[in-house]
Amino acid sequence: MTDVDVPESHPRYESLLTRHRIEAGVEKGITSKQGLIAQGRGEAYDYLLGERTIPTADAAARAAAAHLLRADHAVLSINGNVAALVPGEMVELAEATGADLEVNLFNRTEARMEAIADHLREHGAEDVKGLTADGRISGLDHERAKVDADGIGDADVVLVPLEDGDRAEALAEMGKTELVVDLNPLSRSAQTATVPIVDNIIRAIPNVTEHARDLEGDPEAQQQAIDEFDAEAALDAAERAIRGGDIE
Ligand code: PTJ
Repeated sequence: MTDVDVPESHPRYESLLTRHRIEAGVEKGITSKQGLIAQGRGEAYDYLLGERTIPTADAAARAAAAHLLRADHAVLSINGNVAALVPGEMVELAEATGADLEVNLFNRTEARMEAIADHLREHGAEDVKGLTADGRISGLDHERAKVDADGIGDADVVLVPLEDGDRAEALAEMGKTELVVDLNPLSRSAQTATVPIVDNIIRAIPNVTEHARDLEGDPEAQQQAIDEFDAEAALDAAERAIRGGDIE
């Protein structure tokens, strides 16, 4: 995907680059038009957060990395926004943690499923799940419930970035350890997550990968990252940061 020419000196360089990626995703048949709206909402929160990774989001990224490494079966869920913004980074995270990649869409169409799977393969993915769709997330209507039985259906740990609240709740009710990336600390996805990472996915995914590389082979440090992370306190800290309070 070509990034449009934005001068790096522009004060909103990252933000403009992100917009172009989402636009290109729509043009390529990867991202839904609703994905543009979701991106706008995310951008507003990121602006209020100061477009940086706050300390509690970094702690969340570390805890998420530990959960992925300790999982029996971890799956990284990919939707149209995630595929447009961080395709190569998701492939790298899957490789660093031994997780599977699964395309899982809110507005599911076979054409978008195929386009996203192809896009991930172009970015180095070998196996992309989600196309078999022989499993279900209980409590959701037919199209939105579809998953692979040997993918998200079987996973004990799932990373669901930019997820719709209903599906985040349903996955949590299935007893899965849910890792969420969402810039809105008040969203139901962030609120129901075992680990809410309140950060832009552009910064969050490479950060989780870096923590995974650091924690690899060190079960004690992994346990510590999980034990020390307090989801409620992290959501409170993000909300305070957005309201312009101190960041601890
Ligand atoms: O590709 P599909 O069909 O699966 O659809 C994907 C979207 C994202 C359109 C769908 O899941 C949706 O409508 O999601 P929501 O309900 O808009 O929720 C998306 C959440 O992600 C919102 O809380 C946004 O603030 C947040 N968000 C948007 N962009 C980013 C983000 N969080 C982190 N990084 C971003 N770049």
